[in-house]
Order: sequence, then structure tokens, then C-alpha cells
Amino acid sequence: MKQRTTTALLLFLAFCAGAAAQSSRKGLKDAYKDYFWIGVAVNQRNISDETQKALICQEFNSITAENDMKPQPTEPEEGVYRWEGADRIANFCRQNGIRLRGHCLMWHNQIGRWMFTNPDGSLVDKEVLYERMRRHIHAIVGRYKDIVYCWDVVNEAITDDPNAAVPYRQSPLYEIAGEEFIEKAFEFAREADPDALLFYNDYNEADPVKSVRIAEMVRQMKEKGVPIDGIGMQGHYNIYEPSAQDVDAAIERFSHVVSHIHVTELDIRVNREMGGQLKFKRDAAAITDSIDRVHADRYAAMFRVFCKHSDVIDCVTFWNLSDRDSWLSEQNYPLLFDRNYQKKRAYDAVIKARKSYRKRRK
Ligand code: 9MR
Repeated sequence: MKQRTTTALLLFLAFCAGAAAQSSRKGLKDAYKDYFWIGVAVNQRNISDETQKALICQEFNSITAENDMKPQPTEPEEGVYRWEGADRIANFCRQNGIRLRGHCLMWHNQIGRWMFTNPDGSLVDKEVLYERMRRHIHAIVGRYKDIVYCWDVVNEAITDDPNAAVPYRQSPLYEIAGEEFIEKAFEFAREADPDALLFYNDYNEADPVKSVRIAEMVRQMKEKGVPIDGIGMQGHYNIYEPSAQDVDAAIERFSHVVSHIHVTELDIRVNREMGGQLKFKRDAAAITDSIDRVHADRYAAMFRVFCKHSDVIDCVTFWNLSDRDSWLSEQNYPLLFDRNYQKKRAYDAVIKARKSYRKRRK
């Protein structure tokens, strides 16, 4: 009996020592504590495996659910809610004192068709759409109010076609209601949680044509009194593009329109593709030492730009934990941790990049 008590005591002491060591271990979040939060998009595996959990707690102080809080996974049919995945992520954040970025309320992808169609498949009229949007947004925003500090309210509503006469993406949501659906989503989100910061989020946001369109849309929304607080720059870049100057110019442009910018989905792949489109190559170049170096340099260049704008950037989130988890597949070599969750050269480059600028006061 006595021996069992001693063993239990030793285990308890080891646990306390481990917890203390863990909380004092420094990571990206500590390196950037005077600049912005460092986030990561997670899947269910990341928050179930002990090694990955420890890595998340050591390196990051903001989390985004990669897929589990999107419209289709959370409400696959009207009024049928599936909260299991989102609840697990929210609980992981609550237990570990990590803030949660909400992603995303309205998107043309990963949204149940029920949201915008009648039983015969035709599009609903806009009053029906708004009522369905309102109910969905109130349900999810209300449920995670205590832990979610900001929401990507509308995702990717601007077209990729630089020559399009209309700047908006031609989605069923747009077809039903025009750009008003964007404004309504923000109104419903603000009603549901007056304290959350509300973002418009998009990719290829450093493209000069697209960034002007995004800035102009948000400026007009603000002029009309639509409750929008920030712009999310996804940042699915590659080792060639966009240039640091284009990223810098886009942040500068957005900073005249909003006072909160988040880099929401950062990864840098090693081929010439970029953006959030779901079609991409998996047969990336062989990872030579020089490619690895270029990859690290690109990350450093981006972080120098982010640091320069840390008066307006509150958070920089990596889209996935390691190359093994990446939506781009590990061949694209996009992140700071390799398939075995070990630091790559880019990790050190990111840590060093912060020394280049001093933070301005918010
Ligand atoms: O990483 C996500 C991937 O697992 C999903 O299959 C995909 C579905 O569309 O969405 C990915 O995340 C996207 C994010 O939610 C919005 N911006 C683009 C991201 C990459 O496609």
C-alpha cells in the first residue's frame, strides 16, 4: 500500500515537472510575443496524438479548425447539427488556454446545398437564404462565444478573374442575393456575438487587382455601416510568388481600410502554384539543399514584412501543423515542420526574421 502511494506521488511529481517544463518551453509564439499571435490550423489527429498536442502547445497560441467549423460539417442538413469535431477542438483550446479563430461562416465550398436550394433543386429566394444563414450563424457563433475571438465571416467571395466586369465570385449565394449576402452574414455574426472580431478572408490577396477589389469592397461595406473589423490574408504562397513587395503593398492597402489584419492560412509550397484552389500538383520538385534554402528565405522575407506591419497584424496562422498534415500533401513541402514533426530550416529562418524590425505601438 505504502509503495503504491509512493509510486502515485512520484508519478504526480513527474507530471507536475513535465507540465512546468512544457509551459516554460519556448516556441514560435514566444519568439513573436511582442508582434502577433502565431496560429495553426488543426485536424482531429493533431489534437488526439500526445506528441502533436505537445508541439501545438509549445509553438502556438491561436488555433483554427481546418475543417470542423465550416458550414457543411457543422450543419449537413437544415437543423441537423454536428458539433463533435468542433467541440473537441474548442475543448482542446479551453483546456490549454489557446485562443480559437472561427473559420468560417459563409463560403461557396463546404456548404450544404440545402442552404440555398429548394427541394426541387432550384435556388431559394433571398429571404429564405437569409433566414437559413441567420439560423446557422447564430447557432455556431452562439455555441463557441466563450472561446472564439474572431470569425472568418465570409470566405473567398471575390472573383479570381482579373478581367471580370463584376468583382464578385459567381456562386449560388451571389446569384440569389448579389453582394448583399456578404453584408447580411456580417450583420448576423455581429448580432450573435457583439464581441468577436469579424473578418473577410481571401487568397491571392497580394495580387494587385484582387487586393484593390477586396479593399474597395470592405471600404464600401464600412461606409454603409456593415460590422466588419478585419481582413484575412490567407497567404497560400509559393517559393517564387508573390513578391514580398506585393505582400507589403497589399497589407499597406488593407491597413488604410481596417485596423485588424490576420494572415490566416500561411503555407509556402515549392512549385509555381498558389492560392486556395483545390486543384494542384502533388509531384513537386525534389527537395534539394538549395530549394530548402530558398524555402527558408521566402518564409523569412514574409515574416520581415509581417513584422513591419505588426501594428495592424494581430495573428499569423500556418495552414496545418506539419507537411504530413498539409492539404497540399507533403510533396509540396509547405510548412515549418516535416512529416515527422521535426523543425525544418524554415523554422529557424522564421525565428531569426523577427529581429529585423521593432514593433510599433498598437
Ligand atoms: O485544408 C482544407 C482541406 O482539408 C479541405 O479539403 C478544403 C475543402 O475545400 O479546404 C481546405 O481549407 C481551405 C480553407 O478552408 C479556405 N481557404 C483555402 C483552404 C485550402 O483549400
